Amino acid sequence: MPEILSTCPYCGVGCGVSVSVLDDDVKTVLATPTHPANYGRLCSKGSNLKETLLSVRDGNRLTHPVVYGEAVSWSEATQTIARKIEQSIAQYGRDSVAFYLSGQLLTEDYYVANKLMKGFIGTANVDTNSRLCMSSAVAAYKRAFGSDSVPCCYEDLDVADLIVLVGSNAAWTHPVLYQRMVAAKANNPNMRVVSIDPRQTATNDLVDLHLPLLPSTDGFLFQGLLRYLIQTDGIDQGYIDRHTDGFEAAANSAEAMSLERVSRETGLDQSLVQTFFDWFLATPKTVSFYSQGINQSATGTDKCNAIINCHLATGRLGYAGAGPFSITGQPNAMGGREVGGLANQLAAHMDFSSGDIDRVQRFWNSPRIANEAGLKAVDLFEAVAEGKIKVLWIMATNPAVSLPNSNKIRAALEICPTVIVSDVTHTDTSDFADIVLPALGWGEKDGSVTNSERRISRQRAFRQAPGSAKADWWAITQVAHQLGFQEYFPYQSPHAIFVEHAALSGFENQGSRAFDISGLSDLSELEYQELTPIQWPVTATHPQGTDRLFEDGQFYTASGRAQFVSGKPKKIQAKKAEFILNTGRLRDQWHTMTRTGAVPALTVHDPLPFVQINPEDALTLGIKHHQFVQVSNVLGRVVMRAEVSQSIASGQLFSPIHWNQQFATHAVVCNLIESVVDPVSGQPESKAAIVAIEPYDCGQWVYVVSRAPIDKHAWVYWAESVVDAGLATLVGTNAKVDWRQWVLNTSDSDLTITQYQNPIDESEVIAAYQQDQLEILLFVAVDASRLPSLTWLNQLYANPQLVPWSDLLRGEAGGADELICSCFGTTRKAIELSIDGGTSSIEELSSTLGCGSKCGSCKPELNYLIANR
Ligand SMILES: Nc1nc2c(c(=O)[nH]1)N[C@H]1C(S)=C(S)[C@@H](COP(=O)(O)OP(=O)(O)OC[C@H]3O[C@@H](n4cnc5c(=O)[nH]c(N)nc54)[C@H](O)[C@@H]3O)O[C@H]1N2
Ligand SMILES: Nc1nc2c(c(=O)[nH]1)N[C@H]1C(S)=C(S)[C@@H](COP(=O)(O)OP(=O)(O)OC[C@H]3O[C@@H](n4cnc5c(=O)[nH]c(N)nc54)[C@H](O)[C@@H]3O)O[C@H]1N2
Ligand code: SF4
Ligand SMILES: [Mo]
Repeated sequence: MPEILSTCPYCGVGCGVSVSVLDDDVKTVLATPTHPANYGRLCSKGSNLKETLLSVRDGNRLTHPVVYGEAVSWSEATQTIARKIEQSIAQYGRDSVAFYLSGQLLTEDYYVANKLMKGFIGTANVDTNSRLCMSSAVAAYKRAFGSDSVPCCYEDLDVADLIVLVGSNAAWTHPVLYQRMVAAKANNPNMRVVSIDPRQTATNDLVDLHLPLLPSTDGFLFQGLLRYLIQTDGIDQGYIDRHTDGFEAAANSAEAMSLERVSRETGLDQSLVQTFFDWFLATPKTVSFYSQGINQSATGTDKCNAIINCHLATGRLGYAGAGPFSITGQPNAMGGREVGGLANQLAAHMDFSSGDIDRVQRFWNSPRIANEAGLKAVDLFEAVAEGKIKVLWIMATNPAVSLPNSNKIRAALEICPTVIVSDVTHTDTSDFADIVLPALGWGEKDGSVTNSERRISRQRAFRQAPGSAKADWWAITQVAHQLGFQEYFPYQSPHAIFVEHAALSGFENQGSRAFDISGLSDLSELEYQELTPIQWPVTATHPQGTDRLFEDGQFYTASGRAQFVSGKPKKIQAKKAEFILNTGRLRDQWHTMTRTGAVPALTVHDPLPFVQINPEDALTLGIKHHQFVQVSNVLGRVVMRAEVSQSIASGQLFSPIHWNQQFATHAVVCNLIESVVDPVSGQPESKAAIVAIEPYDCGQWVYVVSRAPIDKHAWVYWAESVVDAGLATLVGTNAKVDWRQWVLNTSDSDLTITQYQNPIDESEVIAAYQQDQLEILLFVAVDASRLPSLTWLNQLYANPQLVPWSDLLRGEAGGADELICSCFGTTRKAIELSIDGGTSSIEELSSTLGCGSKCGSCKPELNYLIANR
């Protein structure tokens, strides 16, 4: 069977996958044993890639260009776009046109979009969702190293003696790297792992020390660490003298950050802080692995630099097992940084200095070029809201859900005269589009991506696209042609684009820019097709790529030295009765759920939008576990189910970011996020919204499992998830509904109804059969906390004849079982039963139930269940 090697489309780990295809039919999608990012491992999302391909929700896939509601040909769509751009430029100037791109584009798509905008349309109003993701990390690397260059590689995690996870829930968000750390720790008994995160997360399973600091106080902690290193003689004065500038100033600004002060500001016990500082002090092979808990902050860039400062002061970078390692989120966040996808970069690590502008323009031979930075994401949408942007082309991102203050973003999209959306499926954002372009999805598109360790891998096509869906690079190229730029955009394939991008990276470089892949600029079409994963820089002197940077202590600043940079740490203040809402990711969902939300195995782990609240706060506010609550502030409101949990501290809340209007009402968490950004990077503060929380009641809560979608308009609340048999919709209503009649009304055919009632809690089950087949199943509850779990309903729907219906009457289904392992469908109850029977290790659970033996994403939860039974 032909096997195609590709790269997982989800996170920045960039795992290699091998796809077997027979007669255009995908048979298997498995981990590639030889890919250096994953060596044969995948997480739950990667393991379900085949299922994601097969199941596109409700025929939601976009298949034809649509202009003002009418399906049209590509030439008509691209002509319309070109005319809109021309008219807008003529009437309002070049800055009235903008692109909003994404780290989920391939490098080739990204390169062409950036080139068209900056070099030909002539404005730098092109930004990307990476602004929300790692722009603080980029800004900090540039301040410290003079270049956006990640010094480390994954091997550093294998050989480090101390890994400090800062604002990272790697067990769920970079699971294969997390598994790599687990393996490294098993091999190295001296290795220690620290997690710095206000929440307890699944990642804690691996850690030796958890620092549950107050939200956003990391700056105090790392300044305190610098001071401690200085005071305990833990710095490397030789390295500082030879390779850095600005140490004195950094030392001075850290001077006030005594252990007591750090403890006071962060809310951490002094002994915990002391232990962390001592471990850091004692361990030359330290990697700081940081992610959104650091970046997504109004002081994110300073925090990144505070971490980097500690590495510079100890000379801990540029050798195996050490370095400040910012981990990227999206599959091609790095590719975007390389092509200049951010509004304040030009291309190939060049900025808006006159030398760079001139160089890029000569390379592109373009009639004009943007000569200053454009608007960053939040400002860009502000300009849309103010009516300054007349044509906005959004590609591969869902800003109506993911940008702060979504209500405002939606209003802005509403008033923008021409919104173009390129996507694979229908989304909240495409609802606002005047022109919708159907893009190729994973498995159909072809090109390259760069992962967190600067490794370029190929994504390869292995299946036909539906309808007339086309690659993004192709669509952009067609618009460029319609604008009269044929000769500058002659691309017939991703290969042609890649080699041009590679050539630009080497153009007049001579070692002045870290991003140099000139060694790949002569690839033939065939060599490009066969390109194996390689880490940049790839040059004449490093033709096989480069695993680690800065080994020689030379940096890309004017002085060639790295820079210490310090800012003033700031705290988030909430008044009494207010909460700080933290937001982030779940194990099995990807962002706005356009793909992972379509696969039952991935939805069952967490089927409903929820908010975690500490038991004490819940008690004070009269909120019960699994009741619904409303979280609100002046910007908006969100309705979610309460998860009462010790893993969140009092005064804080945590909510996943994934749900949106395609899946639930009132579920867009970014409705609550203020548009506050870091002044250096422009990255929004997405991890700390000030909100209120209160119980939210409906007269009745009803879980409906059905084969087809139900009409959702009548309900004050609904949330829909895919299950094996069809869909499960939870509705909330204050109306008096005759549910038996409602069920009968949903179908034209004759249904036989079986009904069970529980007089004590007024819950009710209605099962509607067509002949012997269960068609619709309803569970009605007055108290939402009595609703059964989706896992349980799913089992009931699949095997109604096996169900002890009497359990329902006794209310035993309430809050019942939950899915733990999505590979084997193993539930918590089955695992607990096995533990009660004497099972005491993951290995034993794996050998009897399967759970934990495939992708391993559930291992932290298995350990938790074993430890707490
Ligand atoms: N399953 C899954 N994996 C993903 C994604 C996904 O959607 N789903 N998305 C990918 C993308 S694009 C990204 S950017 C990455 C993000 O990967 P991560 O950054 O690991 O994920 P998050 O859940 O956003 O946030 C990480 C942690 O930051 C903590 N945090 C919040 N505030 C603070 C603080 O003030 N200080 C500290 N130290 N920590 C804080 C949160 O409690 C949370 O546990 O994940 C990638 N991987
Ligand atoms: N409150 C809060 N907000 C956040 C975050 C947070 O932690 N908290 N995290 C932020 C971060 S780090 C990120 S990365 C963003 C993510 O937010 P988004 O980028 O908005 O989320 P996605 O759902 O990944 O959107 C990608 C879209 O691209 C489509 N797509 C996939 N492949 C292709 C393709 O090849 N071409 C085209 N044209 N379309 C394609 C998908 O169907 C989907 O609609 O959210 C940010 N927002
Ligand atoms: S860790 Fe999971 S989501 Fe990330 S690239 Fe690997 S398989 Fe894909
Ligand atoms: Mo991200």
